[in-house]
Formats: sequence, structure tokens, C-alpha cells
Amino acid sequence: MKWNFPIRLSLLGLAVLILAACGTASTPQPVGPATPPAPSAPPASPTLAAVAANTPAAQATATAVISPTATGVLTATSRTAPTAAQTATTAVTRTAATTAVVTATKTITATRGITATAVATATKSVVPPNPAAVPNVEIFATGLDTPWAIAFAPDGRIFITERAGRIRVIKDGKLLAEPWMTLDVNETGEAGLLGLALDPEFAKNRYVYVAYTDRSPEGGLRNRLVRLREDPATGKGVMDKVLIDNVPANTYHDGGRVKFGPDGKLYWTMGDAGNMPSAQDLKTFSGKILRLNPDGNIPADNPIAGSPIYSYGHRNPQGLAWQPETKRLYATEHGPSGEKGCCQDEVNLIESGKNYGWPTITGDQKRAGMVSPVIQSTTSETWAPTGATFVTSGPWRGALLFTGLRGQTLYRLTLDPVDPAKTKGLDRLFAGQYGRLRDVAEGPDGAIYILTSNGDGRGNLPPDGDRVLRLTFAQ
Ligand SMILES: [Ca+2]
Repeated sequence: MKWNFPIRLSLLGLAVLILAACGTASTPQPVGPATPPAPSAPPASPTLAAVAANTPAAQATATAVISPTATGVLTATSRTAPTAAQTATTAVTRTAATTAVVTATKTITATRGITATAVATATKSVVPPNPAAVPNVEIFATGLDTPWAIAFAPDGRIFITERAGRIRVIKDGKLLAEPWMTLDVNETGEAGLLGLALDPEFAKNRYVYVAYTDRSPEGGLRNRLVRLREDPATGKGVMDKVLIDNVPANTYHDGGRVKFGPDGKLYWTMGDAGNMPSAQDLKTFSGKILRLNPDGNIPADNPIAGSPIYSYGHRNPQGLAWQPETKRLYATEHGPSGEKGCCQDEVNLIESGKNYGWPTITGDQKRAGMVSPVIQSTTSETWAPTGATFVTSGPWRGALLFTGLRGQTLYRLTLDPVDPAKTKGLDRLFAGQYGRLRDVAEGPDGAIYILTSNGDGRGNLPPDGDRVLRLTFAQ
């Protein structure tokens, strides 16, 4: 027994979905309504995906979905469907620079001896990125004091740290006057309240993670990573748990970036706190990128058993970003400012357990057992790089953006799609226009948000304070 499903149009009318099914059956079942309606909005995922789904009574339907933002390397995947008698395979191919094809195949053997195979293929035009596209820049919020990190809650709120210890919230486009929480920090030099990340399950558990510098009971500076919690009764933050305490601190080189990786682990960057050799010492957390479970325990697959150290040999890393399709981690790092020459700010491809060289090597120097940066700013240019993010949508998608303090620039780095340790180009945007730039992040609305840092003692603060800039592109 053989039958064909009708051709359907789906995916915003752009993708053509050809659905065919064949099979044998002792009692052929009528072909009911096949796939549910295609989603009216593009999938959020930047990767290509194919989904095969079953209808009851041993009929097979398959739907292929292609994200319009798909770029880069496409891979084939396969999986076994939840019940033993079902198998599904998905193949993703790219037929041209601007076209991608997803084929999903599903075979079902059901209880009544029916075997059905469905094949679905969807083709979608993929508009190529246009790095030359010029964004509209909106001053989204003003009146901030040295903001350091920005993060987006699933309920639409935007959380921003201010280095003096305040966690501010933008709700419905307005910066709320009253902080979500004020922490007792020690704002001195580059230290104070720094990074912030929301738990991936924030909607359920309301956990917020921050890193800050304060004074220990003995009076010395220390860095700590803590978990906060939003009290549902008040909508305000309260201390929940100290995850790592008493990490050496200084008035400078305190790292401070806090982010969740796509692996669900919590990452925290730590600078050398002015003690250069400590970056090579695996007994201290200075000069490291640390990786934790969200509850503060050590992940079993960390490179050093029982240690949160994920990579070492860092001077002062302050930006983390994961390439969406490959999950590769890139980090920005401040190069020397006199103690070992000048400049040579870095972007590194971070891999588990690797040594990034500080203070033994700088810039492009190489040494066995150490990893040199994918790009560095040379001895004649200073970026002072901090926040970083990959762009997943719009004409800049695929680029790694990072902000510069001293450079007063938004840097747009194009990585080599073949060799992840090489780059294809670096563009410098808005040089000097908005002053010192601290953090950059892509919002859930696809806009790019940037924090200025002109009130940090090293810039020229406008009368309306530090700002959140919002970058969008004309449709
Ligand atoms: Ca290095």
C-alpha cells in the first residue's frame, strides 16, 4: 500500500515543504490532517533544525524547519524517536551560499503492523550577512553610574549592574529609580560590583549571579561570586548563597565577567589582581576562567578534578561569548599596560584546561604548551576590551562584537569559518562617539545593547550620566 501526502506550503510562505509518505498496512489508515500550521515567526534558534513528528495510528508526518538566521557550518544529525519502533533521521545540507535544505526522514512501525516512511524537505533562502549595514543608534536609557553588565530576563526586564553596588532594572523601557538590590561592595579603581548573569531557569527559580569586590571581615579586598534570589513578595533581590569567596582582589585586574555557557555551566573570569605569576599558579583562582555548576559545585568534567579552574594564564579577561552554532568560547583580555610592554589586547579561543600564556608570553609570542590569541591589538593600539557577544540575527549575524574602554570603540570581529583560531577581519565602529564602552549584548528583540562607562573615573561623563545604547537595523 502506498500513498502520497499533498504538497504543503509553510514557514512564512518562504519555505516549500514537500511531504511524502509511503508504507504498507494491513488496514490502511486514512491520511488525516498532516502537520500543524507552520509557526508565524522564525524559530529563535540560529541553527538549522528538522523536526519529525508523528500522528496517531501509525501515520507519519514530518516537518522540516529552517531558521532564517542559519550561517556557518551545517552538520547532519540523527536521533531515535522516543518509542522503540520509531526512527528519525535529519540531514541538513547547504546547496548554495544563500540556500539551505533540510531533509527529515522518519520510519514508523506501529502496533498494527503498519510501516510508514515520511520524507520532508524544506528549502529556504538565507539572506547573506551584510557587515556594511549601518545601524540606527538609540539612546535607550540614561542616568546610570558606571554600569558594568547587562542581562535580559524572560519577563522582559533588563538587569544592569552599577559598579558602586546597585543592581538596576529597566522595565517597559524605563529605568526604575529604586534598585532591585544594593550590595555592600568596595568600589575602588576597577573594582566593585561587576558581572551579572540570570539563571537559565530564572522564570522558575529567580536566581541571579553576580561577582563583586568587597572587604573581608579582616579588612582586605576580596572577590566573590554569589547567588542572589528575587523575593517574589517584594520583587527585590536578596542574598542566597556565596559560591566562591576570598579570591585575591586588587584595585585593578579583577576580571568580573559572569555568564552561563550553552552547557548550562556558570563561568567567571578572574584577573591576576596585580600578581602576575599567580596566573600560572593552579592553586589560586587569580588569572583564570572558572567554571561551576549553578549551585557552586565543581562540574565533573572540569579539566582539573575538584577545581573550578577551566583555563589559566590570563591577565585580565573581561568578556565571554559562545559562538552559537559551534558552542566555542571566545574571551577578551586586557594586554599589558607597561609591566610587560604595551597593549597587545587579546581575543582568545578558550578551551578546557589550556594555558593562555600570561605573563610568560604576550601578543603573538608562542611557547609550547601555551595558546596564543586569535587576534591581538599589536603594540601600537589599545582596545581595553571588555564585554563580548556573538550576533545571531540581522545583517551583522555571525560577528563577534566586543566593547573597548580606552579604545572607545565597538569592535566587530569576523572569525574564519574554517579555522576557529583565525580571523577574517576587524572593523572599528563608533570610535570616540560615545566614549568608553563596557558591555555589549544581543537582546531577545534582536537589538544590540551597549553600556557606556564614562563615569568610571577615566572618561568624560555627560550631564545625563552613563547610557544604554540600542542598535537596530532597518528591516
Ligand atoms: Ca595570552
